[in-house]
Amino acid sequence: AFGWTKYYELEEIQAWLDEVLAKYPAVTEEFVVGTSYEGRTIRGIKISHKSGNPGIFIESNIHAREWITSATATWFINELLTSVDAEVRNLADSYDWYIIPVFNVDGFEYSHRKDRMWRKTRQPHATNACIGADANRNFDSHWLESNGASDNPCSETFAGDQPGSEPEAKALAEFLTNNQDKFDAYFSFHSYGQYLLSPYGHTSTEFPENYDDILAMGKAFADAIEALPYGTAYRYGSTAFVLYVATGTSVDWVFNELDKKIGFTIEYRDTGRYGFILPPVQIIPNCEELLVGMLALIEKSKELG
Ligand code: 0X9
Ligand code: ZN
Ligand code: ZN
Repeated sequence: AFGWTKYYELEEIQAWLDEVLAKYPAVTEEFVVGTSYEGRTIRGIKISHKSGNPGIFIESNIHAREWITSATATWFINELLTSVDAEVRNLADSYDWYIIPVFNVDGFEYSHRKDRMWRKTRQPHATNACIGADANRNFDSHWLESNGASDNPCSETFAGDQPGSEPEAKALAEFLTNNQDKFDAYFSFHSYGQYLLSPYGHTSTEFPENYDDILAMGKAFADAIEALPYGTAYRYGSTAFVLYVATGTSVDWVFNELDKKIGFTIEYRDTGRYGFILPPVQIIPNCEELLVGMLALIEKSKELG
């Protein structure tokens, strides 16, 4: 049976998603974002317990090797559907959740079959032998600016030949544009480093007008996680200020182009001991941290109005 004590391959995750959709037909619905370069379907699940809820969008595993992200996304889906905890039930009931457990489907499959450290998409480049682009540099917001991405197809942060050159990024941008009225907050799941990152990615010297609120949400998230027995410390703040300059990311695109006020990148465990190869025994602790962090962040956002 599916669980959270090991990592699963794409096919197993998709089969589990099918099971969940079949088991909870009244509150779940599949959505299809589009098709990857290699022809795989990019799937998501909508969880809605009542009509009229605000929406929260979660994109996970845009970077192939960050397996903890899809493990955490599936665990979170399961919690929203099965938890009997009052706070979690409230979280499940009060929002429409749109969750893509594995966004970079081709890269994820490749990271299981051939190269555990694969990050990018799998689309070949016309004039270079290197394959793929960083899907999280391929969105049309400050694309390829200020050393936040690379124009070298062999780089791990290759931005692609143009914004939306990667079919996956193009499909997601289209899907989000078409459905922008359905969500207010956007989360992108990554590893590793233990950060909660917010816009902007393209500059470390300018900050969004609601940055004080963003920081308050970040503090709530980090404090809640650190209060768990694991004592895991998260840092929070703008991507360019706290981590590094990154341009053309999905979160910044949603924030800047779709005018959303809440957009976060979560960099999960750890801080480098295991890095991307986070041991399976840490999956559930990581998931528990996300849940308390998410609860606190959303509570804070309500408080701030
Ligand atoms: O570089 C990235 O794309 C992310 N870090 S990772 O080590 N997982 O590759 C951080 C991107 C965060 N930036 C924004 N979304 N603004
Ligand atoms: Zn710009
Ligand atoms: Zn990442």
